[in-house]
Amino acid sequence: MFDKILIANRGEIALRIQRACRELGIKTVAVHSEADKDAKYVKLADESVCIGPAPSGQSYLNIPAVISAAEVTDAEAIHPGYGFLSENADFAERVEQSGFVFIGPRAETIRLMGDKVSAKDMMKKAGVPCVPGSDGALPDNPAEIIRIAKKIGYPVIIKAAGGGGGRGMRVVHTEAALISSVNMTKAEAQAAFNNPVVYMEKFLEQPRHIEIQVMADQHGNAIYLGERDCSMQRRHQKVLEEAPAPGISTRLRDKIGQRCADACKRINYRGAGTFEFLYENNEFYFIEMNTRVQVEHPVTEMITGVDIVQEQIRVAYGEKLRLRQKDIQFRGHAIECRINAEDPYTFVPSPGRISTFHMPGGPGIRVDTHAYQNYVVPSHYDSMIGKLIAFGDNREQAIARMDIALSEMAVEGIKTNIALHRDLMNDAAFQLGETSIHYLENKLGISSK
Ligand code: MV4
Repeated sequence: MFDKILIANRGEIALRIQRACRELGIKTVAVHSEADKDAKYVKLADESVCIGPAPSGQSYLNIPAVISAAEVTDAEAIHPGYGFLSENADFAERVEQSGFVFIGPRAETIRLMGDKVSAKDMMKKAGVPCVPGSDGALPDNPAEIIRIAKKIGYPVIIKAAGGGGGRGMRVVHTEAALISSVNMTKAEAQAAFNNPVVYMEKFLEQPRHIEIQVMADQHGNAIYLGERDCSMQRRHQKVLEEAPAPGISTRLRDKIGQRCADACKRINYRGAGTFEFLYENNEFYFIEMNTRVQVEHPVTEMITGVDIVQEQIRVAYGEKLRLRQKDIQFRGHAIECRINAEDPYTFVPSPGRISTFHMPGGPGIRVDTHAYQNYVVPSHYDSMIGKLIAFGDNREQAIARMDIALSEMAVEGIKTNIALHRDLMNDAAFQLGETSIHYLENKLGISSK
């Protein structure tokens, strides 16, 4: 096994990765910005290196600084976590060229999945069901664009190949608006992603966002670890996630899961990955693939018993997956609430010193956080200060345990979104499992958009 891993991230995921390393007997190197120098996970690491000032562009996104830190500490591998450099193909390439192992897929896979047109094309060929659309980049000829839209049927959505996660998209309802919308999306895509390529899909009006977790080794084995429902979101920021997705049959889960695992084998995928789908009228439609560990991975860990971060490290080292598909059993239900330092209803960030910090406990409760009493939430980064995860034998029990845990949780000195989560645990539509990607924004009122 690796002797030492550098963790190229901050916050709760830096601590999560450190715990996985410790359990595997691997030494850890924390890299941090000047703003995070007193963070607890930095002190807990075996070694730490300051890689720059607070702005992430000069620290957590500073590729030469991260690689130098791995060189001076003699680390063997780099775990990128989520966000920051985790899906940067150039970073993965430079990590490997410098003689370190990148804990994630090969750079070429990251690059392929980063281009949404090539990702969709690849998955379609691999037998993964996709949203009906333009089958590749839109041509320049307006008459052809009009013909494609007519065939798909309005409304359609124009998406940037370089986009993803909700950036660079435009819905079109009529032929009259089509060409100008395509041109505007192309111009924005060129400005934002330095890539004017756009594609077209049927616009699904009320879908759920359901994703499939996969894990693959470097020996041609791949498994799926079930799905997560991430429909509860605002402005493309997930608020809570759960596994399994309410109302998905074992048969449908196994069918779509197996398609994803087979696609991984076909593209020689390595590591953890997530297939993002829109789900509407009992059908799954692939939209994008994420090549990193995700914020919401704990709900999958709770219902499968698999430690996803440890498995990432093992397969990166070259080990075979220890689990076959038949060994994976789905048990119970898990919900994760993202705890953010922000106003619960305006979502305005609320950095500052945490004066009181009491975490809940009891059966089925897990808290992943780097925060503590007197911790100062920096203003430079994402406002998430931790994740509260509740597991139960069934969804009702998971909701009940989450509501109790939220009631026990006390965070003072900053604002948090705990009140919003309590509201959601007691929301009738959520309790019925009958929400879509638009539910939360509608509940909060159009004013908050
Ligand atoms: C869509 C869609 C409806 N129809 N594609 C937004 C994020 C990006 N990953 C894909 N997104 C969407 N693609 C078609 N063909 C609606 C969305 C969408 C969305 C998707 C997942 C989670 C939240 C969302 C919020 C608004 C729109």
